Amino acid sequence: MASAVARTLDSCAPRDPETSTMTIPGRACLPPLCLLALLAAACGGPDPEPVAAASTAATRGASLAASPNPVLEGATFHLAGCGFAASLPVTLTDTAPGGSTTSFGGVADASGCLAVDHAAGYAPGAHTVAATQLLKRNQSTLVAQASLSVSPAPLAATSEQYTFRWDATKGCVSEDDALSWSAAGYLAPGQSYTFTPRYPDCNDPRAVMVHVAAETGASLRISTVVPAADGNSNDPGQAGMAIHADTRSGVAQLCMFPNTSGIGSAGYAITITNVGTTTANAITVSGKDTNDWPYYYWADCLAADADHDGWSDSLEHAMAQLVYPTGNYLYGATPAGSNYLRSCGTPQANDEFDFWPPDLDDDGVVTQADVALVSAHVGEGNGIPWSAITPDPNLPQSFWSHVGAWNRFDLNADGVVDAKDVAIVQGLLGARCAP
Ligand SMILES: [Ca+2]
Ligand SMILES: [Ca+2]
Ligand SMILES: [Ca+2]
Ligand SMILES: [Ca+2]
Repeated sequence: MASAVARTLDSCAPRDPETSTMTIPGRACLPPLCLLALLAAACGGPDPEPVAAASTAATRGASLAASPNPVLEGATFHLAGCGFAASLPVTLTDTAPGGSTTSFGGVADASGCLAVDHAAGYAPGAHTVAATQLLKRNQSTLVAQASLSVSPAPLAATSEQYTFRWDATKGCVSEDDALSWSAAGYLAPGQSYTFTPRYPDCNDPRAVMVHVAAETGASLRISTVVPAADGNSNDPGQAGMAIHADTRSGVAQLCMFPNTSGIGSAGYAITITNVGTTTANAITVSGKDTNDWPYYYWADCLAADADHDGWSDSLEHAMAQLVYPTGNYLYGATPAGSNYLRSCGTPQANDEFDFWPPDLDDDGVVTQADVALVSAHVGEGNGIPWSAITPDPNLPQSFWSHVGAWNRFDLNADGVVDAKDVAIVQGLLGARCAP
């Protein structure tokens, strides 16, 4: 027994002469406790309880606790403790219930104490915050850990940031200004959240984009009322239209292209509603409001289809501009292309301004006549996909070198009218538009 005790004492010898502590992976103890633990093990006793509870010491007797605890999603919590290696950085790693991690950091003061404020993420449930420091031989050593319970918070704005390029005092968002905003949280069935920008749009064509992501099974609806007609469609009736987008596989996009030129300013509000029967957790919303280049094939609107006609807002909005030989209808061009807010009909029979892109002869149904109209333009185009178009007149992909009537027939926006576009119309033979 004496030799066993000697071996135990030897194996428990301090490995850090400065601190007289040692580390056992996953748990830690001070030498006297370590001795008792190993004695118990040597005597066939049960494994000792870890000395380090979730909110107390690992090595160096460090402590760490979070407050408030529980904390609401997105809210700031305070982490504090003492017993750290003095004046050294501390890496804090927050592990969420799903296993994802977020790292942040602080520095222990001269007394070995740490105080850090941090915003809780949007993963409700039991979290663990581990504190590590680079100690002997620069090895990352678990020094303390704290438990943190994150409670779900109802959907609410988390940021609203404006960039005013020229004049921040004018009280509205105009040329070269931008808004980006975000929201996060949960919505119970029937609950909704409405974001209203602090400043309206003014004196400019704008692109307003909203992207919502949630759990796969969530049923969310983004809805709004269009504040002003766009600059492409010669359709004043767009103003005041109520539009919406529903989540599919947990994602929804809604876009608008209000043009406030000549009407002063226009405000809007974006509402997100849980239209399902179960609570939707971990909702994240990102929105922006930026200069609209109406011929841009907006990447943020490829999944947006405000008129539910099966054609993305990106395509319908850009098409309406790309077919104009010069400028747009405001400058005397005949409207052509499409309308991102109308799904059926046309202002004039058998023109090339069609609310539903595959119905080229405006009879409300896709027939061989529509196939023939696209086929007649096969071979036209420049091969530059719409996604590459820029306003720079010095570049080959400039808007000015891209406009042309053929864009009306480029139904997949790849810069050329070919068999793929014909096949798109053929694939819809017999389909009717739905107002
Ligand atoms: Ca559409
Ligand atoms: Ca349409
Ligand atoms: Ca037709
Ligand atoms: Ca094409």
